[in-house]
Amino acid sequence: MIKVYHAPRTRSVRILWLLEELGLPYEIEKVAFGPKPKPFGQDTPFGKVPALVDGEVSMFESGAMVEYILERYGNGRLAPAVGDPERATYLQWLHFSESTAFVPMSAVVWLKLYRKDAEQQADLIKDAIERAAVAFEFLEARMGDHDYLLASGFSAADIMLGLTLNIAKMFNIIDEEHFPKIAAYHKRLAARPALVKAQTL
Ligand SMILES: N[C@@H](CCC(=O)N[C@@H](CS)C(=O)NCC(=O)O)C(=O)O
Repeated sequence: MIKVYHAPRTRSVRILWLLEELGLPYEIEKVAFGPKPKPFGQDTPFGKVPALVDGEVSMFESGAMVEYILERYGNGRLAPAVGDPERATYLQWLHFSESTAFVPMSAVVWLKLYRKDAEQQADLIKDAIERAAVAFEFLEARMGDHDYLLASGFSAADIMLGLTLNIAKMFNIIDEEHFPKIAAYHKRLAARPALVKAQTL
């Protein structure tokens, strides 16, 4: 059975959310998440949250786990097939969530949680928040009018982005006035029973 190393409100929510959407059995090894003297210090096989163990497979990187789970257990669900015209858009947003939108927010987490001198770093924090807002402005302009990122409906790209939006909301980056489409989309995601369940675990 798939085992997920999980800490509430971290990126491991993505994996539990995906497993719930797919209705797959899994077990959770709950770890206490907290700043350590250096990164890679969490109590998991790789020092980061999430980590996943599935028989012989042991891996880190939430986006890679999403792709692995879908390849192995998805049966064509939650991702356009290779060769489908929507595949490129799907891959683009799947990776945008972690590789573009999260990067400046990671700087905020680092400055606020890991260093003990956040007051002296106010200009750096402001700069990182502004850079994150630019990424969300880019998203807002391209959201289109469908309920989810893909015209065909909910996909794992929404799962990757949903957690990124949780953190953006936590830092007050995506207010409804400036990001109306993202705010409505984020509410739609938050109402999905699989995410509601994942956030109680
Ligand atoms: N790109 C990785 C990032 C993993 C990551 O940084 N996780 C955070 C929690 S959300 C963490 O474990 N931080 C603690 C550390 O860096 O030591 C992923 O998507 O899994």
